[in-house]
Amino acid sequence: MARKKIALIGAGNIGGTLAHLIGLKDLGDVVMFDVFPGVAAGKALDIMQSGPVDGFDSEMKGTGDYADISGSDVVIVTAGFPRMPGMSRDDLVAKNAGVIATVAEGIKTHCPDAFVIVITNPLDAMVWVMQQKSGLPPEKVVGMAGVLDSSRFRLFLAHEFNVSVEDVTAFVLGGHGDTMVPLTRYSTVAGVPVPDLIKMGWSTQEKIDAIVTRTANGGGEIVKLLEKGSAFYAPAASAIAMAESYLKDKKRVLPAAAWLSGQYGIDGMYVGVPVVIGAGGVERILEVEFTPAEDAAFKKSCAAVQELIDASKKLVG
Ligand code: TXD
Repeated sequence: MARKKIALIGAGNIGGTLAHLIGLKDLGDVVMFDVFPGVAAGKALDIMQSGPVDGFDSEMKGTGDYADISGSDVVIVTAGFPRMPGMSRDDLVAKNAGVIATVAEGIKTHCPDAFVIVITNPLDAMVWVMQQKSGLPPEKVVGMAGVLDSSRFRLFLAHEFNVSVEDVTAFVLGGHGDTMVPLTRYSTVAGVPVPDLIKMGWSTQEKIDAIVTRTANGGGEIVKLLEKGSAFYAPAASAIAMAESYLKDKKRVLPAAAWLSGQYGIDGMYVGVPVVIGAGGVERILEVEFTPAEDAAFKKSCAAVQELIDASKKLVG
């Protein structure tokens, strides 16, 4: 059986890390596209040269020509501009909506059967632009944010409870960033919900609230430390979990920005919800019942996403 082909649009910090992980996990061959094809080619060659040491045979190639992504099984998109000091969220939308519209055209022309994972910020609006402009079926276009947000939440909870990260599950919903909605009653240690753990004296509501806030601001915390650029190791690992579930038809249940068509009372927009990812792409959406407080938080989050989608609509139609 031929190896799978994975296209990475954007060969920056996340793009390079994605390529490295694809090699280490033996997921397939990689084509990295960037407006700086030399950077893409340099990273591809460097990573491929680690193959003999780490024991992987992935072919890696850098390119500035969309024709090279043809026949890709998965496309992961990180192309775009970061938010610079003084730039508003709308300024970022203006720059990145145009980039994503161009990338969508390339995907539509060269690999319309691919599963597309968008990472570029502002995430929920950019994945919407990708689906609208590529015309790919909504179940084949998703956004990565929830796996990252829930991974951060799991780490902080594991530290608080002094248990392995492996035994902590987390449930997050809503848009990426400060309006994210973590559902603590569905977050567990080995199946025991967080509110029960509080009752057992393992933590306090105040400490859990602080962890929720830290999670929602998780990206900003890293931007502040790095001073230039944003997080890339955990975002890359998160997107790889989604790609792997698709390529191996694992049917993992992962939070992702998915197209809602009536679920949770939302129609025609992308927002973070738990989904099943398998060979069909987003095969199912988990729809849980909310408490009134959760419902209010989710609606607020969706309203924030809708604002960014409206701003994108004005720019790229
Ligand atoms: O949870 C999440 N979704 C996120 C999102 C978590 C962390 C970072 N998140 C966002 O991912 C971040 O705000 C950025 O919008 C993307 C990519 O982050 P990365 O750290 O990889 O950014 P870089 O290093 O600046 O890389 C972007 C690359 C860079 O090499 C540019 O030359 C390239 O994108 N670029 C393009 N490639 C192809 N086509 C076009 N038009 C283009 N424009 C820029």
